[in-house]
Amino acid sequence: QKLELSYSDRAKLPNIHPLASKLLKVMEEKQSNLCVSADVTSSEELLQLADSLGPKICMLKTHVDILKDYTVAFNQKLLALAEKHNFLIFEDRKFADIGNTVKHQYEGGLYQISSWSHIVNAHAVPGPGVVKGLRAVGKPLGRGCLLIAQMSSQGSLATGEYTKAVLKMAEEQSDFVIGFICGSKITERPEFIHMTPGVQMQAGGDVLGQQYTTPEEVIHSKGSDVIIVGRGVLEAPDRLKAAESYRKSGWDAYAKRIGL
Ligand code: 5FU
Repeated sequence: QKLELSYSDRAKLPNIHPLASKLLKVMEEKQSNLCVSADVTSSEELLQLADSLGPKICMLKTHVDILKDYTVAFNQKLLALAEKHNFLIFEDRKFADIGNTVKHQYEGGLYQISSWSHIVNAHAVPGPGVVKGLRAVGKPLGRGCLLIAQMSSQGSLATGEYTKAVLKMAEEQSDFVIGFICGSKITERPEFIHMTPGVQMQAGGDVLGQQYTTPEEVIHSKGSDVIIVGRGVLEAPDRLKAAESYRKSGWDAYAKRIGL
């Protein structure tokens, strides 16, 4: 079995992005590689989720544009909960336009994402300008970005040569890109963090093309770092219990991978 760096070893690498380092430290401290995808439509419910599941997660993923009752106060409350429970916020905005437009979308508009979200993501389709635009806003704030290298949905076009080109784009802008959304590890560079959506305890899918893999498969076999779980937790009869079982599964798979 080949020797692999632990999350805490990677947090100390000389070329690691400070935000990636912070995330890896949080993961080690909380023994959690679980990111809960808080796909609910009420702000109150989202905040309540963040407060109750906070201790179990390294990161909370949002889709702020699905909230039916968004207010500016919501951001600040979410940020306070992230501090209280020591997790990072990842707004899954999937920016995909020219640099000048994404700059406005990231900083301004109704949501002012850059002011509260530690991590955002982008499609590589527009070329490197999308990252340059986001970086102009996010870098001074200490934010970081994930590039979408692969998707969990059936028939995704982000495969093969496209995925390789995404990796190259990330390597060229590693002062702002901290990792990937992907189905499996796509690079041996330990500074990059791999995060995988489409995770449930049972493999399978939904009726709209989502495809699920188990935590064990994602972390141990595919070599990803973070599991992103939405409905696996949200639709469970006891969300806290479900989050704990995903945390434990993900962590056990990691421990097995690095030979702990
Ligand atoms: F980039 C991606 C992807 O490839 N697949 C995804 O499922 C993002 N996602 C998000 O992860 C999606 O928008 C949901 O917010 C979440 C998965 O939710 P689920 O309920 O666990 O299927």
